[in-house]
Amino acid sequence: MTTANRTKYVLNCLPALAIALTPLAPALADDTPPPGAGFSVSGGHGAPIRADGHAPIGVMGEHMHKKGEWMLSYRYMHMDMDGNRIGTRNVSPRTIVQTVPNRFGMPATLRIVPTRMTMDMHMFGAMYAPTNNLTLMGMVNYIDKEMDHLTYSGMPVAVPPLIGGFTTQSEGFGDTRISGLYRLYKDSVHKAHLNLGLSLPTGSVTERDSILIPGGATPNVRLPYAMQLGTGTFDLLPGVTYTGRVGDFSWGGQFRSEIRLGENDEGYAWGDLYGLTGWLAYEWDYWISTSVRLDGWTQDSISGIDPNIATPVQTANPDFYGGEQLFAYFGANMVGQTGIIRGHRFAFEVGVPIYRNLNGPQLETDWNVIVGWQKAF
Ligand SMILES: [Cu+2]
Repeated sequence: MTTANRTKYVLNCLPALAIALTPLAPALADDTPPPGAGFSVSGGHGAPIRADGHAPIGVMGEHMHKKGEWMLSYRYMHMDMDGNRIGTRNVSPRTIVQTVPNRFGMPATLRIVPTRMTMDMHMFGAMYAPTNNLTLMGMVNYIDKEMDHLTYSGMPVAVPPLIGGFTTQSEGFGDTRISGLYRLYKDSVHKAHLNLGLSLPTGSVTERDSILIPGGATPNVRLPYAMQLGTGTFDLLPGVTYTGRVGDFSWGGQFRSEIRLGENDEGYAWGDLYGLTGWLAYEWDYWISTSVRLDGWTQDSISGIDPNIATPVQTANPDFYGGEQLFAYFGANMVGQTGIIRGHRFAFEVGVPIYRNLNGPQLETDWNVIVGWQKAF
């Protein structure tokens, strides 16, 4: 599939998912128990299963399970980045090649500019609760990245002419995450737990592809950091999660972080990341809730450098990574109540930027979408 087709496919999927679930509504209407009849995430025999028993699908590790319970999940995420910015300001490819220094020497300014990037990620997760106070979680990812570029002539002139464009691609398994969620507090309204995770460096940091260089040749080189599939480091993933619910309203917040444990084999480490999210959801009926969520994060630039990455492009410069971003998400959770779809959860979330302050020039994220399925056993 081309990138354009894939984007269309994602957009087409959303209404299709809504339509596919619409027949559930009348079927459930006859069967809807009185309000307050149940608050169980997994449900008993015919007890209602609450759609808002889980947080919006883009939040990870936000719920725990009862002792002995399993859950399997699949999430698909698409992220679309178009155009560049330095700090909070948009910047054109022409401005980048004429003004941003090339840290690798000649020519004096950059000559290759990324214009668009898409990332598609398939996330497969499993959860298991050995006790009521501990839930274990594991997740593997399969990632597909594509980046479009423009290449300008390497001539040492103030206004280098455009000589062409090219697209690079990388695909494969990303890093693997394992974590433990430990209960801190629980009453009839409020719940809180610790998230203690570790990211294992299973994703490649040595992906290669052909590029068009300013001299006109098309060598096969190691791709810049943004196109690699993993961090190459063991990362600690500490966090804390709070959720609450009264009547048809539920809400929550989560702090998350990614702390790199040393440098990877190629000589660098991604910047540490600290994120905070908060959401509010309303349950229209047991089977459906909708949510609004804010998600902000800050990440340092890359420290160290991979000596095999040295083209006159912004993505080859470790300083042009990280920044601060705030996104708004709109989503829905749906859960089947009867028959073969009972207990199957379907959810989606769409994110749009509110604030982006990037260590740039850097590609800016314009929107993303996450679609997911979950089932507890
Ligand atoms: Cu779960």
